[in-house]
Amino acid sequence: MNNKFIVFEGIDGSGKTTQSKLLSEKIKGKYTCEPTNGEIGKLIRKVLSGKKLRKSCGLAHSSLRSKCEKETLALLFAADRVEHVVDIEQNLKKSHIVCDRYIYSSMVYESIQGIELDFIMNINKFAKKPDVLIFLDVDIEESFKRMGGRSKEIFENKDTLEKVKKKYYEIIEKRLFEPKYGYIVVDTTNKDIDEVHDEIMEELREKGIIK
Ligand code: ATM
Repeated sequence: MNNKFIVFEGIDGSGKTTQSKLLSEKIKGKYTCEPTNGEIGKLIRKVLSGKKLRKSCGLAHSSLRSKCEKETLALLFAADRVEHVVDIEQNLKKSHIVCDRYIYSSMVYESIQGIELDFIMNINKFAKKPDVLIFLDVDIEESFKRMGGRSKEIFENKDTLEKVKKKYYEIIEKRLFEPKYGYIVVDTTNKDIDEVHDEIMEELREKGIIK
């Protein structure tokens, strides 16, 4: 099969969503994201936004520090991914897939909360290896400006962004869950949308992932 499974990752404000949508349009692929828009994905978004289901399932923004609950969230992400992988496999028969966040987000965000990487990898055993991971880097100050200083989710403050960025580089350096064509790192700092898009296209062509 010639269709490719392309994953975008990066810290908030790195332009992942913009670039993954742009790329999927360009290569006539299908854009998808995690958390997904399915029922489990929606539940995860509620938890992350802090609105939470305090009464119904006891998960609260501040309580993510609690061991059991952060693991519950990790399991929800893994469950959402089980459903997502089924869809990805199906859709790959028809077109390229461009995915905005994937298992690497679990590896990064969950491990910085203190969950062991082994546990994360174990609950994600069914995750399909992508063809390539595109990591969008950005200077932390710029990322914060791009987000307009907003802090809608639990992971969005400068210290956390630094930790997140470091973890992504660790994954790339240690070649964890290495995609078939490896990793592409693009620094988006001081670059506009088109410049970043062109750079991504060039790298994908160079690796022979797209024509
Ligand atoms: P978005 O902000 O891209 O919608 O992602 C939601 C958050 O979910 C994101 N946090 N921030 N910032 C990263 C986090 N996340 C995980 O913790 N584990 C996962 O497996 C995924 C896919 C996302």
